[in-house]
Amino acid sequence: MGMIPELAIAVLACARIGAIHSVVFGGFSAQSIADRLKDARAECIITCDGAFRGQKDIALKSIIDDALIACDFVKRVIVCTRTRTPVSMLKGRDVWWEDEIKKVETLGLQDFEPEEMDAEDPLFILYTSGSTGKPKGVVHTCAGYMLFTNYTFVNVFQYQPGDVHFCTADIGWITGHSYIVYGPLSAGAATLMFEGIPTWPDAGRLWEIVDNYKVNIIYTAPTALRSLMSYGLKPVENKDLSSLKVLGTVGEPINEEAWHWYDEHIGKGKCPIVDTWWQTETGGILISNLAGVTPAKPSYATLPLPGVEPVLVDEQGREIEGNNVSGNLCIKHPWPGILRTTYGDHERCRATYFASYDNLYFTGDGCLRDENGFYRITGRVDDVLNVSGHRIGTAEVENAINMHAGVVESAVVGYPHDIKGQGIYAYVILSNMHGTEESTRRDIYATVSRIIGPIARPDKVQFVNGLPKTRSGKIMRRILRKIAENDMDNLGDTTTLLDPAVVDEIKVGKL
Ligand code: 7RM
Repeated sequence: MGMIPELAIAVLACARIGAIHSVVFGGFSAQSIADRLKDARAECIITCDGAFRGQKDIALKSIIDDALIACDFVKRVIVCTRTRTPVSMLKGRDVWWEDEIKKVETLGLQDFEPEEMDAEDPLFILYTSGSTGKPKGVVHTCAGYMLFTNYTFVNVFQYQPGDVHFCTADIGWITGHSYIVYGPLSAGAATLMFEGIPTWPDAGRLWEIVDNYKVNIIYTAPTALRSLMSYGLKPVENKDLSSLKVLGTVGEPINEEAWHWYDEHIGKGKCPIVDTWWQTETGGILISNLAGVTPAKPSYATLPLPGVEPVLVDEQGREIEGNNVSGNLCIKHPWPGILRTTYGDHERCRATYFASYDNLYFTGDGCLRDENGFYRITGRVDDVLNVSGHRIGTAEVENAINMHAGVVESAVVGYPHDIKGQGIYAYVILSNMHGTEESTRRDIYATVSRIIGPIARPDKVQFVNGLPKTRSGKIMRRILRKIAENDMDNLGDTTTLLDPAVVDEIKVGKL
């Protein structure tokens, strides 16, 4: 579904009847949706005819129809009207939201007793990318997750009764689950939902919403700030932002320039900024300053929440003590919102998060601790990219590129991107080229959009004759990453490569 109230209503309705929901972002392809449906063995889909997204309309129901060709276990599709784009309804399977609502409209809440659940019963599954090709279904539970989102919402943002809270995320991501739906609503807050993109019809859209609805807390991603910064101050200056009390950021490291722009031009120097570090798997915020209560430091998530114990470990798994150090970020003890399993594959959960280091939860992030013990998250240390705050596995993108008939092999890495934080750089070996380099490149873009969705489309595709491999056949991504970052003189040891000459060829062809 798009970002309309019926989406939050559907989520809460599932929770009420004890059904496990799994929200899928509207930008995913039919193939990605089908993969998730199969993994979750979903029986019922709630969707819309379409969704508005800037100047584009997304034909959601038609994408669902494509996904369902190979998913006959889905018994019911409920379609909510939004864009009035024509849809085809399948007899016996598809029904209209509006028709179904009519059947129950005259009944009261007492006719729908909430299903009593065990604290540890699953509440939802949310799929997220990891370092392997297949997204994982992160499972959160009824009591722990709801408690944790409520606790972190109230304390991090210092929510006061009556405050209007505006989180700009999509409910298809964990940030929307925790800080549009469960956290704010469980606290009785007014939560604002926004359909569209921050730059349409103009770059003043978010600030206009703040002005119109007298928003008190705004929570957004660095990528949105960087993109809006590039439009200058005109879209900000003619808006009344005086209702704002707290600014939040999430999803990726925030650069100092964006932090100061947010502070100065949105908060007018008067609103604390909370830089909140957390993950789909953590359910809610683990490291953040508390608005106006504990100090902020630009580009630092600062300190853990009460009860959360971060530790830094080195490659050998030894804990790094003291300050002014960096390492891999782990968490020592569980917290209420920790994931309970990855759906249908508990071993994968163990192997991914609990096997790297003994008795620690491994986050996949690199981190430094400054002289005062403040934490700064530096980014993923695994093969996961963070593109505009969206998690994308390099293996997923490679698998999609490799589906193209002309592709022999590919390797995908991230590189610094001014707006998106990270861009996607793909090195591709072709077997044959029908048409020009440009048309082949466009074909590869289209393949990735079709297989995963437009969010995973590479920014750059460099055609190469070979990839840097070790004698045992492993691609040395470190080298490819350095080249994509334009850090050519620091490639490190290349003598273990099967054919060191490919590196020079790749350097010459760098885009
Ligand atoms: C909430 C969310 C998780 C990954 C995580 C980090 C990165 C998130 C921050 C951040 C620096 C932050 N869930 N990340 N918040 N990096 N500072 N405040 O984004 O599962 O989609 O992504 O996002 O790398 O591991 S997520």
